[in-house]
Amino acid sequence: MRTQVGIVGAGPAGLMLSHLLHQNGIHSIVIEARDRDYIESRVRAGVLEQTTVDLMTGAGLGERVKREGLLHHGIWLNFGGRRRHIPMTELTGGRSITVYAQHEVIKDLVQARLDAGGQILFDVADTSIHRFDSASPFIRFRKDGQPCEIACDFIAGCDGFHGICRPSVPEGVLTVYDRQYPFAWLGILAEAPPSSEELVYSYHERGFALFSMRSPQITRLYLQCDPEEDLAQWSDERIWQELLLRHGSSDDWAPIEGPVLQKGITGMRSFVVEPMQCGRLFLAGDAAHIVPPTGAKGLNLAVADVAILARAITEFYQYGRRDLLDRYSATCLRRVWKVQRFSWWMTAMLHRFGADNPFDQRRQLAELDYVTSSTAAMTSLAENYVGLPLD
Ligand code: RFL
Ligand code: PHB
Repeated sequence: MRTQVGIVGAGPAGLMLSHLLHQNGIHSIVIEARDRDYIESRVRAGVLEQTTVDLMTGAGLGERVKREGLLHHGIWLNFGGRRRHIPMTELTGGRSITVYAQHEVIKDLVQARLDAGGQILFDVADTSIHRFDSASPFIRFRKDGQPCEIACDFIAGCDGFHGICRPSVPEGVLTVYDRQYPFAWLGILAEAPPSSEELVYSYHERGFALFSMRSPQITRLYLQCDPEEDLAQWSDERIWQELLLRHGSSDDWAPIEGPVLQKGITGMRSFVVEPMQCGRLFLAGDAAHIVPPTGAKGLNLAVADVAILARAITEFYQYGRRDLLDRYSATCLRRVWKVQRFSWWMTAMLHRFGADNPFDQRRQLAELDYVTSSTAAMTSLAENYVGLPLD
């Protein structure tokens, strides 16, 4: 097989890249380790920045997200037993976020690629990438047990944090910046209508809790927990008890309880590699960086990377320009580090750290008080939350 851009991974990064390249007349093939059903039902992110929705709309993918996505104009920060509102749209000159599950974005992208005759090879095994230090890289894998090879001009490593592309870069090229947190999130999907129209981030002495949603019938909730937490110790009853306690607020707001449809534990990490490229291999999305989910940024950052990459590849084919490709990593990283800072800051402000002492708690409460009472501080949170411009 031969293509212009060989893409490893059919997550938001890989599929969006393939879609954007196709719109610019550039051929790509996406290979994916899982099957279609799996990637279209994997429960993950839920919040799209205005920047992401604008990009989807500009790329002809806006129809369903506009119809079914839930438009939010603010968020709540709940601390000291009281909810305070951050009116994001008012503070950012009309920008907002949209709650729309990541697997719905995946469904839209897969459909758009297949409708356009695009090639996504599901269920591949033993992927490896080769010769990306030359003008003729190639990808090897097995499909239905048979060895296959894709020759290409460029390889896009969109295979997530546990993929093979980043580890294929020769030793000494990449610098790793890593930070782990002493907590994780226990997340549930519940069959219950959202009791707030907007997300509620709660700071509590027992730990952080988040109220989010997926649809007018389904809520999504998270609790800060130990990274080694045993899910078996968390009955539905215990989960609801803890959620109600941590979300307690004097205005009588509380999540509506309902049957738990799914539960899982997500680790928290901040991670970046520099540079995000090596020869003709370009890393994008979680393959290059991870953010803790508190800022709701992972998917958005993945999409932003590939918007930059698609433009650089397009300029190469249309005008023979190499400078945008050469600057890909530097262009992305300016934004990536700002988003890292924001995600770390939200995480540090809202979680209880094991080593916290009463001073740290007072400091966190002062920060929450400041951020919900100063227009300057609120505006800073709002402009980061709705999404920084692409460049
Ligand atoms: P993905 O989505 O991990 O996709 C990578 C794909 O590559 C495939 N793959 C391979 N394919 C072929 N050969 C190989 N050797 C392969 N190895 C791997 C994988 O099967 C997979 O399909 O990476 P991508 O595209 O970079 O997208 C990143 C996002 O998925 C991720 O950042 C977000 O889900 C993070 N995240 C959130 N992001 C947001 O923007 N807003 C949110 O509200 C938000 N909430 C979350 C989150 C992530 C969570 N979890 C479960 C980690 C909430 C949670 C709980
Ligand atoms: C979600 O709905 O899954 C979600 C919302 C906000 C976050 C993280 C996850 O910060």
